[in-house]
Amino acid sequence: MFDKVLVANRGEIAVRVMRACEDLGIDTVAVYSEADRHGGHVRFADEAYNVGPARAAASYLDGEAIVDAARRADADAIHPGYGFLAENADFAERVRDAEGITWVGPDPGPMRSLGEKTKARSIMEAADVPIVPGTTEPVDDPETVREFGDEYGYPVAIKAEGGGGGRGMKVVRSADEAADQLESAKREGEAYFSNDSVYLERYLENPRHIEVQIVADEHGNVRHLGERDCSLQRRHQKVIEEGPSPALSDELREEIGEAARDGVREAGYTNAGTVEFLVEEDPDREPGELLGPETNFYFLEVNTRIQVEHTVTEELTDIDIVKEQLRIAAGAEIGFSQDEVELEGHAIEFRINAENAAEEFQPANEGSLDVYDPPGGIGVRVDDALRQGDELVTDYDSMIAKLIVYGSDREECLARSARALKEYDIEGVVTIVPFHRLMVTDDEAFVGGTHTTKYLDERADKDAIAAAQEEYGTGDASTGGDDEEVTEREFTVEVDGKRFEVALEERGAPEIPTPDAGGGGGGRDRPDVATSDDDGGEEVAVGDGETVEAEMQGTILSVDVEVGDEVAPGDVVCVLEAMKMENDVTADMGGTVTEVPVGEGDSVDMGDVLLVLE
Ligand code: MV4
Repeated sequence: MFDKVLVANRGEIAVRVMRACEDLGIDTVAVYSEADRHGGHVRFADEAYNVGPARAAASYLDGEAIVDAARRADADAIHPGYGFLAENADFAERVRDAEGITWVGPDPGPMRSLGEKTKARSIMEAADVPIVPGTTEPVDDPETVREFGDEYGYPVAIKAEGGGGGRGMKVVRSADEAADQLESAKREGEAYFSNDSVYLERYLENPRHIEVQIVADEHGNVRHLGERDCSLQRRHQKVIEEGPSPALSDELREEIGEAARDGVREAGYTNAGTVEFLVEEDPDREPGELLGPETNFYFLEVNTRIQVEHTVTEELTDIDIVKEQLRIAAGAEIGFSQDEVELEGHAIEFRINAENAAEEFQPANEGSLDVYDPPGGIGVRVDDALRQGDELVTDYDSMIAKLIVYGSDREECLARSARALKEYDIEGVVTIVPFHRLMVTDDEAFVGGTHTTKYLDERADKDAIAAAQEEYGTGDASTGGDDEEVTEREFTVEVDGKRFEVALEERGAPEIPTPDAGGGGGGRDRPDVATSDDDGGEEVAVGDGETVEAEMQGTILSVDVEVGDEVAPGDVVCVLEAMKMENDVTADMGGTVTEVPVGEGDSVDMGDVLLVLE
């Protein structure tokens, strides 16, 4: 077994992996960025190394810096956690090729082949695992899309080869949409995954998302540890996960579990992984009714890493999956047969995100844990890396903790969840705890287990969510006290070619500057205007023409105009990546471009000037 493991991650998962190491008598090494200098995982580790600035690309995603830290610490293994480099085959190779350091995860080969969606589909087909009817080769001709639609019917899903999560999927609902949606899917694939290759599948309108936990060792043993139901998602982001699924009969559960084993075996996959499936829901199913063995289920993708929600499976099986990962990486055989895997009771994981569910789950942009008092008691587990007084780190994702609740059945689990969520006292940072409390007490679809992957985006009661925030929310920094000014601002945004008029409420916003006689920026410090105390020079106003400003904080994906161009109202002038979406920014007015103060890759804040027109 290893003597010392470096955990190439941060936050709750880093602490969680370190706990498994400690159980095995292994010393732990943390890596941290400047933003995480005071992070909980740094406090927890036996030793810690700074790997770079806050920007993930220069720290947690810098494979060379991570391996250097492992060398300096004399670590004999690296565990990647999830996210960051966990599914980066090149990094897995770099670790494998670094003398004396073991990669805790699958071999690069199977990681690569399962990461290419059409290759993964071919592997599953070879293992007789049901795949969604579609192509296993890339397509690039709209006529192919139309022929597929004629044969299988609409809607048709166009998916990016390198896609995953919510990105890289377009839905074609009729033949005349084929060309535009194909072009858009290829463009998004290129923008997000540097791979414009796309393939087709028949689109399932209302599936459940069921995933099977797998552990496989290097001696040919493959076990499934039951399934998790991850159907409660918002914009492809999981919010609540549970097991066993409230929708599956035991026969269907067995079929899906065995299919997952067959697929992983065929791929030559080892260590921990998750096989995702789409299960066709019966829209008329009543709460308590179960989907039988005749139900259609289809392979979706394999996650070649430990997942956020692995904890649900741990509570049901009493198997420490991270310890299994470490044992497998050290060459041990899995110590239990498939028949010895016993699933008992019911478990639900609640992602504690620093977001305001009443404001479209807007991530908090600031805060400190003035009060942080997690719940306890029978059946309650909290995985976090926090303590009261911590500043909220907003450089990475918004999940700050996980609450995992166990009960002898779903009813007891829901009751315990309501209690634990009520006890979860967090003040100073807005979180979605109020949303979770609503789900487990009053939301009929969730309590009845009939929600599908579209439920939150299309049917959840937004007024009830806002009321829950109002009732259970704790005066958080980012929702401001009563005395703060609320400024409403109207914006016109275009998302994927569709225009939206949005009204945003901003609390504590500086007043909007009104150009004074001097034509200067006036009013609040405008980030786009270098002022004398910024650089010692005189004030340099960006220009006194009409400006196009960023309507939200984000990163410039592309600038589509240059000085001298003529712009008409509605023209797309640049693309801004924000809230995990590609947003076309359009000019409200026409004119000639006189200044373009931003460029590709720039981070911009709301209100920054992107363009000046005369
Ligand atoms: C689908 C689908 C329906 N039909 N494929 C979403 C992200 C990506 N991992 C695959 N996803 C989907 N693929 C076909 N042929 C519906 C989704 C989908 C979804 C899947 C799982 C969990 C949440 C989801 C939310 C929206 C759409």
